Amino acid sequence: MLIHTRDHTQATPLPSEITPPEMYAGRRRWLQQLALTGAGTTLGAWAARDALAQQAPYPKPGKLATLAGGRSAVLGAVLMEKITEYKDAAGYNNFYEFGTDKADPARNAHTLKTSPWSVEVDGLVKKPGKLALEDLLKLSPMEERIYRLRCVEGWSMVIPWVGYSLAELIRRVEPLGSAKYVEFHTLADPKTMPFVGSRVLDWPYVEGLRLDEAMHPLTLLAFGMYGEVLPNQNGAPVRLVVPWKYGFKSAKSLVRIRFTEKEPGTAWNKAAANEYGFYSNVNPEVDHPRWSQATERRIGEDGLFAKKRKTLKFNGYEAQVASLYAGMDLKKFY
Ligand SMILES: Nc1nc2c(c(=O)[nH]1)N[C@H]1C(S)=C(S)[C@@H](COP(=O)(O)O)O[C@H]1N2
Ligand SMILES: [Mo]
Repeated sequence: MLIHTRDHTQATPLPSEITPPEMYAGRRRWLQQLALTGAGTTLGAWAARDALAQQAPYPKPGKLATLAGGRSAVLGAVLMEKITEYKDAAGYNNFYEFGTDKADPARNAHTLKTSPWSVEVDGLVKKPGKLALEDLLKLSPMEERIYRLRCVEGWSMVIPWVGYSLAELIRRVEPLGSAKYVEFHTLADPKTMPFVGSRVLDWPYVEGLRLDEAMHPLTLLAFGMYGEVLPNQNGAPVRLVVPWKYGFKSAKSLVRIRFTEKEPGTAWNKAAANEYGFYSNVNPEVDHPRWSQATERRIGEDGLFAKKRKTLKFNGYEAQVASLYAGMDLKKFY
């Protein structure tokens, strides 16, 4: 397996210290199983990347926290926080294609077929095309990024994701000058996703970012978490993680990335425009019309009766991203 989480920081416990060993063993078995089935090609690519990582002049993910300059600062804010237990990150999910209950995705997403998989890149780019997952995996060195994920419903987690900045992909496909936004389409396959077709949302689940947000180094194209490939319920085989925005912007199981001139219509905005704006930056000062956004509950740590923790502006990434919104009224562009 490519990514090892060995000694990635002194301040954060290793996932192996906070996840029961049986679970690690179980997942390893699961990976072996995957290797024997269709997804073997994917894991092969990961193994190849591992071999590369041994010699390459870039740091292995485990060393990320010791990187000089911006990156360690970017991650620094989260390093002192406890990483959410794997069982919570993989067992308490929002993935409406598999049901609306938090336990539904873990229960139902085994039907998702993640191999073969490809992502179509189209719209306003010089180099459109279909990228096979194997090629996406090799596009750029993988890194481990410990990010907070703050759901609009008021809960949060701290997850060690594995991937690389979406900017790496965007640079390679060369957006035209007219491209101002990026639209993300996720898989909508009624055969394997039992709730596609339900009327909760307009399928496929579509999300969008302004091009400069999509190019921001924090915006992650994620293929794994906790040093393993993504579980289906977390958006396998490839998803977005935009840590300063509410969780619903982090679209799972991506199949298409389209560059546009106009602001994309997004699934949640179409469902309830007054509740879910296009920007959806985490902001304790702007309440959801039906509840406050000033506090949150950390899954696995804060019990139902614990004092809620304060939500941070831009989910704690203000120093990195506030400049993207200079001069904008964030109450208006919520
Ligand atoms: N395709 C798709 N992506 C999705 C969702 C979804 O329902 N469908 N839910 C979103 C929401 S509301 C959240 S909070 C995050 C949850 O990610 P996690 O389950 O990995 O924590 O995924 C987001 N991505
Ligand atoms: Mo969410």
